[in-house]
Amino acid sequence: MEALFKSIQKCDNIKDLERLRVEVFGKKGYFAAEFAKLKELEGDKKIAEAAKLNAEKEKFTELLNFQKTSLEKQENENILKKDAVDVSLYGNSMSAGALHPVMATMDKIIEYFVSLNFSVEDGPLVEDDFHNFEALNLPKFHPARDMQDTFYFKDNMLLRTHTSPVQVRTMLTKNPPIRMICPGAVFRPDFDLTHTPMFHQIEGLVVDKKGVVSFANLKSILEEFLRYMFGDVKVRFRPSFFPFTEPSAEVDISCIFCHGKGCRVCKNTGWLEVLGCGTVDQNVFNAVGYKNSSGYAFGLGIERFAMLLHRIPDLRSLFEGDLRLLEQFK
Ligand code: 2NM
Repeated sequence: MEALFKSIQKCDNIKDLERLRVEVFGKKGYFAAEFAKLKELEGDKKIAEAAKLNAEKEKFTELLNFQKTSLEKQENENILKKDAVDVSLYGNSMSAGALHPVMATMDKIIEYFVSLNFSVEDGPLVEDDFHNFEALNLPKFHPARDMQDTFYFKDNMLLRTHTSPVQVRTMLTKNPPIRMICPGAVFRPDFDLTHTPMFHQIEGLVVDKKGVVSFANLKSILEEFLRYMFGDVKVRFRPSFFPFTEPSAEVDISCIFCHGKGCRVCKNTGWLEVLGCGTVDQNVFNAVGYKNSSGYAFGLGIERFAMLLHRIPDLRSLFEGDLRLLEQFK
């Protein structure tokens, strides 16, 4: 019994401790045998021996419990030590994403017009002949309707070639005054150095009662807009032609690369063309049933703005998904 007591005290793991507990308290263990021997004793001897055994039993129980708790504690500490994580170590850095420069430019433009109370509208990418052409004063045999310039589906459906059909849809569902922009993707079957078959436009439209909106309003809003986008630039309007506006103009800014002196980007003219605009043609108002209205509209290509703002020389790099380009816009 002394030997058993010593073994328990020296035991250094839970498994062995459990084995010892069985040796002490099990059916074939020490106490089972000792208590069995009591049968052979009588009277006071029996009482004294039983009391001695009970006292021993208590001591063993105490010792086993004590050993068990301290071994469990030790074992837990070992596990914690083994699995410890050093929270002060550096982790692997994760790279965060960022808006594509075209979308960032789109957002910047939208923000400007929203601050001037323009609403932002959108519409379907797959359009019909009426909304994309007919209502916009592009008559049946206009060259823009050519297979060369438009992606066609069957049944006269097509991929919109500009965002103007959104303006047509808005005019068909709302009455003047209208003050809207429509950003989005548009499609034309061109693919070369300066054209991709999908690109993005923002067009604007303001309509009110006849006489309220003028070309002068258009001129001042676009001048302010271009200075917000490009800083201190000169702005000039050149007479031009669009089927949906009359009169029409193209808008140039002084070259932001050479400040008007002449360089490769502006082809030595000192000017960069950035916008088209005009006062809305009466035929467009007739097509949507507007009477006694006047209005102005404008349109721009977002990729061109993004390229000028960020000095990106090749349009196609905007669509290649090369992380070396995209990572510069975080
Ligand atoms: C441009 C240039 C000039 C334009 C006109 C219209 C509408 F629907 F009101 F007739 N939407 N967009 C417009 C006018 C677009 O883009 C170069």
